[in-house]
Amino acid sequence: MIDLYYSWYSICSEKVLIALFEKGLDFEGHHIDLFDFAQVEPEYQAVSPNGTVPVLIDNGRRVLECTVINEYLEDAYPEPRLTPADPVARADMRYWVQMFQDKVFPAAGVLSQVHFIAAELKRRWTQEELEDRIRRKIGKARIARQLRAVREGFSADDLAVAEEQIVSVLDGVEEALSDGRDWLAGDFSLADAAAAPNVYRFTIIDRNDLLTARPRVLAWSKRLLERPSVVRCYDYAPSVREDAA
Ligand SMILES: N[C@@H](CCC(=O)N[C@@H](CS)C(=O)NCC(=O)O)C(=O)O
Repeated sequence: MIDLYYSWYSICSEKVLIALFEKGLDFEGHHIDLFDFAQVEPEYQAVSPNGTVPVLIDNGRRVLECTVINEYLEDAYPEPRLTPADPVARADMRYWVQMFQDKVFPAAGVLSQVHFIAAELKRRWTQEELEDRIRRKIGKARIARQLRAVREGFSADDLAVAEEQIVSVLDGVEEALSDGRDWLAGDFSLADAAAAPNVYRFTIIDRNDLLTARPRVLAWSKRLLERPSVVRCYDYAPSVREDAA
């Protein structure tokens, strides 16, 4: 039995959901509402040592970190394959997983904060409540970063850095796709599963321009967003909800 602790509005959770749906695996989802700070409750911190989502538990064995979870799923449930056989294509796949996780995901988080997350948090909580909940998170760096964000917001420099991170990766994708490939590394792979939630996020934070500025990225993003596993992911974990508009 697979249990997945996940959240709406969580790129890392969506990445795992897409892999689960690609593989047609049955799982039980446990929604951890990040806007309600469910992640700071002791019972969830007992599940997740970092107080983050996603966490996957497979027959009692816990797997942490979305990239590691997807690799675990690939190892434990190899069919259908989401990793190319060719070593160079495998290296490509890992490269793109890393680019989207290390560069695009944090930058998309900054743009999302500015677009809707900060306002939604402030709608639900007073400043004092927000700071109290953030102090209950795990990890001094996370706490310091998030306290700064709710106190000061993001500077023009922060936004420029986020923009540059995204643009550099999407420019790389545009170039990689110039050989006519449909997906980042051979067939649809863990790289595309890692990229899709970021691409989807651009569409809901009114940053379609990041996609439309690059014709091959645009065509690839359409393929991604039409992919049945991606459609199922957003039926399962909708990123736009009436109570959080
Ligand atoms: N390195 C972790 C990052 C997980 C992460 O940051 N998840 C976010 C949602 S996408 C989260 O749980 N944030 C809660 C918080 O910051 O309190 C992974 O790859 O799984």
